[in-house]
Amino acid sequence: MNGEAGLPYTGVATFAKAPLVDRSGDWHAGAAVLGIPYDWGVGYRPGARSAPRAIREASARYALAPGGFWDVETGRTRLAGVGLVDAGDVDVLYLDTEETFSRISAAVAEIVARGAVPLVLGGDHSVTFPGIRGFAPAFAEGGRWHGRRLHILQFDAHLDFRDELLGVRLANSSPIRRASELPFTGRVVNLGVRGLRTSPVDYEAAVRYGATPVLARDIHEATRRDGPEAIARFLETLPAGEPLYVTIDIDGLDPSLCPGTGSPEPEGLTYTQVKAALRAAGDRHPIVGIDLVEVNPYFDPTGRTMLTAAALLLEALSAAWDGRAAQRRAG
Ligand SMILES: [Mn+2]
Repeated sequence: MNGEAGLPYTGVATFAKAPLVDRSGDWHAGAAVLGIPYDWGVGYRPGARSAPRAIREASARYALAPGGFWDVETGRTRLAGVGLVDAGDVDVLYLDTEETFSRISAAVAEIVARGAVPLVLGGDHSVTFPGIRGFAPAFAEGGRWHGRRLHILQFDAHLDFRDELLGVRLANSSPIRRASELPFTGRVVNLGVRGLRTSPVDYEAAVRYGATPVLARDIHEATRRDGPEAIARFLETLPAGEPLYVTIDIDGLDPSLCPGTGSPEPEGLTYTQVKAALRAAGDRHPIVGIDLVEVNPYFDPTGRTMLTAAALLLEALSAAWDGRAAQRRAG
């Protein structure tokens, strides 16, 4: 039994107490959780490999009933009937990045092929590239989105647009660069850029590609002046109505709220800002994939990063499921 009384500390810890399914088996759902316990892409402090389990445990506090959540702010019900399942973890192989990344792409492709939104628990940010690559069949001839492009909304303190470092091309500093090289990816908006370590070479390469790095400072200024919904204006370079992949690096948020991460940077985004951006994204785009990466449980003694990560994943999923774009699609 998975905790009939709904207590957060009973039952087996699947994400939000969703039923566990065999990924290759016969299942139907609006969204499927996929854990990727991999952190060999980290250039600084490791530990994100332990995040999928830690986030699942924290997420039990937000067990998802079939009737969804009542939203006290709007009076509406959210995530009603989404049919979330937990599709387990990718069986990663340590010291074999290429094989591990192939398995990640195959697992995401399996979820996408069933018409479900993958809700990926990283892992360090390197897993975003093979995750996005898993959408290739859906954008290839005969696929659901053939002829269209997959645009990317990234929450991150960092650009993650480095070409390579001494021949290393798949680290957590390069996933958006690698994703940009796929034939079906489109525009990128990166919310929350800041800090002393931004490379001008990477910045210029990102802009040349057509990415829009948005400074945390500019977001703070706009939302202080005009309220949290003002963050929506920074999404305008993403073509409305087109499929969107959302990647949330937890270090996009401020470390006072989310200290449990490998490369924290001060002056980060607030929960309210990220929530407003996600809702705006869900109103403008069909959100077809979501990941949340770089949570490091070993730097999270109070558990607040894990709880915030679990809540943010449900916010992102709600943006995908309850957003105006999804409702239009449903007719
Ligand atoms: Mn990142």
